[in-house]
Amino acid sequence: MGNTGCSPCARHTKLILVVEEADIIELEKRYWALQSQSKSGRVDLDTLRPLISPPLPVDLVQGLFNAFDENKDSHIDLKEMACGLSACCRGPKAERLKFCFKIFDSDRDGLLSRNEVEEMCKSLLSVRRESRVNQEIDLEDVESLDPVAIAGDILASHDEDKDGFITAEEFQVWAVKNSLPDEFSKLLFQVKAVKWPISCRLLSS
Ligand SMILES: [Ca+2]
Ligand SMILES: [Ca+2]
Ligand SMILES: [Ca+2]
Repeated sequence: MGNTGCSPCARHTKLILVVEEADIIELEKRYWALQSQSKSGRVDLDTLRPLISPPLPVDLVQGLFNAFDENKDSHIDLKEMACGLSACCRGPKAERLKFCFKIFDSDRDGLLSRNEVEEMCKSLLSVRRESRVNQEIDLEDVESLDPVAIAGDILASHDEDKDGFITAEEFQVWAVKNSLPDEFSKLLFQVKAVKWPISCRLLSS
């Protein structure tokens, strides 16, 4: 599908990843430290889990790992780590949404099925419920939202070709107009801000 990989991310999206040399050194240092703690000697799911959850809900850990693991070999190499961190945290909204899409595409076929959309809505609502404490979101408003109904709406209005699946592009159209993914996006930023204080910048070319 049209999912852009990490390696050609700059070319595909006409973005240039600008990372200070000090940041690269710091990222590498943290990466190798992380790897040295791993029982398997690789940055795998078990290595990453304590690093990202909390703040990330446990049921999204595998999805986030998948989003990083671009070549699907069940470990995150240094390049995947660097690309993932910049995409999920510092990229323009479109890049971050592309990254979110991968988190919710559980079977990694490049499409969101109805079931995946429903699971996504459940996760987004639970993140919103958790984060509403500091915000002016009425709990009752959140409680009254039904993930299955929201998923139905998403498919009804954004599945352009009516094949029952949401593509990354269709997801983005929905997500830019909807506030539901916002807290999730902020949460991803926290994951990075807390654990990986790396200041990558993504600039348009
Ligand atoms: Ca990998
Ligand atoms: Ca899928
Ligand atoms: Ca479709």
